Amino acid sequence: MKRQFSTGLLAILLLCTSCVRPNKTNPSRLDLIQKRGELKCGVSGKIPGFSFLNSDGQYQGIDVDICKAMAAAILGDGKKVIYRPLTAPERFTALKTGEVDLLSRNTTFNLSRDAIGGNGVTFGPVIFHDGQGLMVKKRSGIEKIDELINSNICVGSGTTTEQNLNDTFQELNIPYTPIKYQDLNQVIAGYLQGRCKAMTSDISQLAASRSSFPNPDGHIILKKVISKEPLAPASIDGDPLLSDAVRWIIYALIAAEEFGISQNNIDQKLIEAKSNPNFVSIRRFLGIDGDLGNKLGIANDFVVKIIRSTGNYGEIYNRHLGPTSRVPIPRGLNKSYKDGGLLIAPPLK
Ligand SMILES: N[C@@H](CCC(=O)N[C@@H](CS)C(=O)NCC(=O)O)C(=O)O
Repeated sequence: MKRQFSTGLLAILLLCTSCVRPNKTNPSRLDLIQKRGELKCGVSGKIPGFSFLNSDGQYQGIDVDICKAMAAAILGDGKKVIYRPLTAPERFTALKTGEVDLLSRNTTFNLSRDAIGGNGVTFGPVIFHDGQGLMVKKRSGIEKIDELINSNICVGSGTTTEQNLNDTFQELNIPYTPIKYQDLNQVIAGYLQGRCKAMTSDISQLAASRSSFPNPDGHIILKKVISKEPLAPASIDGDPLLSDAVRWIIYALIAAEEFGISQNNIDQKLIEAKSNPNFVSIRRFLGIDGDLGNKLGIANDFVVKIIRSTGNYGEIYNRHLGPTSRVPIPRGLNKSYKDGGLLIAPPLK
């Protein structure tokens, strides 16, 4: 019985492997992106600090810079990106049908999305450790979740937010009514127009939304964080060439901060590394020695291209979410491990 099961499973695995793995007739999307000369990147487009259209009609934010870093590494030019704004419910279909090459859209990495039996996408490393919160109007006087008993709560559908809300309120045995919307702007409108006592989302989205309210100080985010929301870029399943590139491009951004290599000092670092053969780690990292980039199927000096385009992870974070940005969010868990945070890159060796 056991043997029969294993043989059957093996057959399925072989079948799946041969149908989805890139081959001559079904090339990797990495090749397609390189042939097309542009990266199609799925973003939200509605979250200041993450992906948002600025006054010049350009997308900007941390999710947008991830798209730029990918394009810089894969195509040699961070500007070669076509941005596709996607709602939460449509994002995985857009990835699976090939409408986009990459999702860089405040998407939580979890088992159901990663698994073949679920959404079947492949996640890259976490680029922002978030959590879910609830926002209420200050004048409501609400300070704790249980005070939301029998209330309407505005939430986006097709999100982990919806499920966590349900889990938390069920576990705490608090009756409530979810009012579901397709996107963040509708959630905000429902909340501001008084259809709901609270709106719920990733805390980053609550902070970003509040920054554009007419009276930001009139709203508070409750202290309780009800979930883990590790946000990560995602690519299609079964395409290891692309997913390996995505993974190591993100790690390169994190590692560059660990090495102290930034947009400002990259040229100087290159000169120093080229003139000193003892700087073995940095020489390898910057593609002067070795073949790390080539192993991934991209330029050997992909790290240099990324850093010139976007800077390292810390610079990206500061630009969009730092203290002087429009949506200041303390780095907290998103600090490098060297500063007590969770961000760490495995060795680029
Ligand atoms: N991180 C969560 C939630 C992300 C999310 O997409 N949230 C909704 C709002 S609650 C949304 O659509 N936000 C951005 C948008 O409307 O474009 C997930 O991956 O499901």
